[in-house]
Amino acid sequence: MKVLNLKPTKGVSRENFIFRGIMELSIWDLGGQELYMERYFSENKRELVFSEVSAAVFMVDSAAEEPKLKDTFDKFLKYLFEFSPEVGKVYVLLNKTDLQESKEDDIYELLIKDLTDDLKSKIALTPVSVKEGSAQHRLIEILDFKIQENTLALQRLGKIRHLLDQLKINTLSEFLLFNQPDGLLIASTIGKFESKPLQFIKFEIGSLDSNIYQIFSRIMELSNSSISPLELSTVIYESEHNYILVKEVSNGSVLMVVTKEKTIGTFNTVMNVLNSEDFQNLKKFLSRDDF
Ligand SMILES: Nc1nc2c(ncn2[C@@H]2O[C@H](COP(=O)(O)OP(=O)(O)OP(=O)(O)O)[C@@H](O)[C@H]2O)c(=O)[nH]1
Ligand SMILES: [Mg+2]
Repeated sequence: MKVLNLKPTKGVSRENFIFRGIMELSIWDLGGQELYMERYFSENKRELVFSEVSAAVFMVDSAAEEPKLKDTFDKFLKYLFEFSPEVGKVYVLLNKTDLQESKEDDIYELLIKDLTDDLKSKIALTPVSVKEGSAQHRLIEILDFKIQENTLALQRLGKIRHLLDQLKINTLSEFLLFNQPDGLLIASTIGKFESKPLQFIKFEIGSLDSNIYQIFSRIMELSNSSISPLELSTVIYESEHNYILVKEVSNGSVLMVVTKEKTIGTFNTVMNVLNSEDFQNLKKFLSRDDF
């Protein structure tokens, strides 16, 4: 939705983000207007811009006439490999293929023209469309490759998988952990599992129905018990044969539990687990800010 009214990026726009809840990213979005490009390539800026790059994505508007495109791409490759020789593959996305006037085939030919075989082998070109979602899909795929090369992220993933497996024992249920900021699966107890990125309506903790709170307070008063704030923290769905429980674990993550049968016994084991030390361990691990 944000893309529809995108404003041109001014200079370099930086953003930090934790992808899939396990890999810290520092994203540099370089505005593509000519004025800025001249700056990135200038003698006193190029080292800053092209150093310490761990993943490079070159995005082209395949529907636009850009006489300097080839020249820009060649310079981009030159400085990228000069200052970040460890970068590995360069991902080129030929965007806006949904438009009639998109000329991705011509642009493909133009970009790879005159490159050495060595350079060609380091470039992966893909036609995409942000509008249709394939660009986002490709970016997720690229970042998933990067997770595989990232020891720290793999360690975190291993630890989270272990914690989820601990929760699963004796519950006859599957546990899936999602990352709220990108709606992607972090890990699950059912092995390889693909789903579209979730569209989260922010799970509002603390938003409570004033009627419920009023009745709750009254009952606590009547029984001389202390009143503490209500939190919307667990949601329970039912299907004919399953319970589905959704619980916020940390600020950025949501745990989903799908039971294999719909018995009180199963329900109780899951509720026990969600109130156990194992759950607290998962919560602690996900809330750590030493990323
Ligand atoms: N039809 C169509 N429009 C798109 C697509 N991606 C972006 N746009 C639109 O194009 C306009 C400009 O966006 P982009 O060309 O992606 O902007 P940009 O590449 O970040 O531009 P700079 O920041 O100047 O580098 C926006 O209004 C977007 O809505 C696409 O895949 N298809
Ligand atoms: Mg931009």
